[in-house]
Amino acid sequence: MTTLLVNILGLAAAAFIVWWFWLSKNLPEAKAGAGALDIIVDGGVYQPSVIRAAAGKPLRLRFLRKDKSPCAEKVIFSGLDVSAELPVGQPREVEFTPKSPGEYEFTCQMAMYRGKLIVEPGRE
Ligand SMILES: [Cu+2]
Repeated sequence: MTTLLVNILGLAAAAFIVWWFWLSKNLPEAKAGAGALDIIVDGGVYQPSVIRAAAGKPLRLRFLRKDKSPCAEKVIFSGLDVSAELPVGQPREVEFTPKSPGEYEFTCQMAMYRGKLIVEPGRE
């Protein structure tokens, strides 16, 4: 009986963690403009975590990491060959020009912090 209870609690905890990390986010969204776009890294989330940008336009993201845990020390843009070390409490600018429209994930090394860069076709 105790084992069953422990199993149920374990399952509930696992379900909660999945929900917390992947499903609970009401993703705050931002559009990249001419200037740098600030992204706060804290409490397991990038704020904002969905960024819209235009293909062929230089993109400037300014990460400000508040989370001291080593988990947050790097941001990696998959599919774009872009990554950066993020010092705690010090803004770090990441600049690149996304060339092809599409959706690109950006995460910490362990993919606990997750964000999405949506590159829209650039207007001529
Ligand atoms: Cu991490």
